[in-house]
Amino acid sequence: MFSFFKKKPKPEVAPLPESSAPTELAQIERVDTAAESAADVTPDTATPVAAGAVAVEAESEVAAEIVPAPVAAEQKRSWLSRLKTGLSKTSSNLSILFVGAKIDDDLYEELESALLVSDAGVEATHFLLNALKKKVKEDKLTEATQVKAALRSLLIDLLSPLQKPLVLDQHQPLVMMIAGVNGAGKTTTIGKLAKHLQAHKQSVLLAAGDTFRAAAREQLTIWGERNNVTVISQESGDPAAVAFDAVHSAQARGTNVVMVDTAGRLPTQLHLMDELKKIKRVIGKGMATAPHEILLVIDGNTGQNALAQVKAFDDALGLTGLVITKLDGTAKGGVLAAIATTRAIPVYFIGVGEQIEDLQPFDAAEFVDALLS
Ligand SMILES: Nc1nc2c(ncn2[C@@H]2O[C@H](COP(=O)(O)OP(=O)(O)O)[C@@H](O)[C@H]2O)c(=O)[nH]1
Ligand SMILES: [Mg+2]
Repeated sequence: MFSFFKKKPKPEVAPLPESSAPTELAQIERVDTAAESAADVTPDTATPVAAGAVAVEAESEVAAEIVPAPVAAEQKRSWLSRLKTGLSKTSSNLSILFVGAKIDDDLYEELESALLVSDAGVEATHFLLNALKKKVKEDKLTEATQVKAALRSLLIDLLSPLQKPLVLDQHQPLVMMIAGVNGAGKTTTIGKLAKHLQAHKQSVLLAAGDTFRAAAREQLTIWGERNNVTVISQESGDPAAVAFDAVHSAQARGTNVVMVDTAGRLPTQLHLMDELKKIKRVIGKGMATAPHEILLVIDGNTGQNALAQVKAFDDALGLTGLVITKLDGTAKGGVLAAIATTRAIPVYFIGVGEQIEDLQPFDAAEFVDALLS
């Protein structure tokens, strides 16, 4: 597996050796965070959770496999082809534009409609078109392939601010809260991320915070059992209490990462948005610095409505990152450009399929190359 997360040691706690990072794997060397862990533990001040009410479903430390370089390279190739295939519905309109094309108004018009159809939004589309026309003029470009290359670099510049790795080993435990509308892919994303984290020697604990639907709790529990990941759940009740308990369990066990699943909700359901705020607040009572990451999972098919979701969830919670799923089933992958133009919250991961390997970190250049290939 190629580099998935960035591990950021606190220098005063345990500096990484200078020489480590020649390969992508070396970036994710473990750092001893024992000292930090002690510092992070705060007194239990929130609503106590009855011990008996909590079901601990499974537990284990899964040893990470060390992936040799050729295998990592092979997996990288495999991801790039998955990305390309996954994005094909979005890319099909864009990539053909430049084949044997003349640089004229027709080309710009076709590019404009292709970008709009991909849900890049009016703002990003006009920005890109104007910048492209300027570049064509200034650099005196005469070939369609040159225009394509210019568009490539403009798109990469536009999307690069969204590219940011998830940082591990900065907190013990790292507490992540996952939110989004129904069916966006929250629970599946948590499952996939847990597997990837395990492969990077991180122990994981999950909180089944979707207490609305029994099926949601079961989905996470079954997943946890299958993969030897502890799942904290309650028969019924308060998602904030489940999250709080998960944080405490992780502190007691020395678990590296806690992921808190939540029930799907629409930004217009204000009482449910308030419930999310409460979950966040109560997590903070369990661990003063937590939650460290608040991710919004967005279905790539959502198109322009994704912007409203980002705004509403960010206003309510202060998002630290996004995960965009289902880019494989959609022609609307341009929405990342719209996000970059309006509220550039980092896109930690993108999903282009249902397999575990189909969720990977967002890389602007990879993404643009897949779009234009
Ligand atoms: N094709 C595809 N399906 C996905 C992707 N991510 C999630 N799904 C599917 O979307 C459906 C809803 O996912 P789920 O995690 O239950 O959504 P939640 O309600 O947000 O927790 C499931 O059938 C997932 O397999 C993706 O990247 N591509
Ligand atoms: Mg779910």
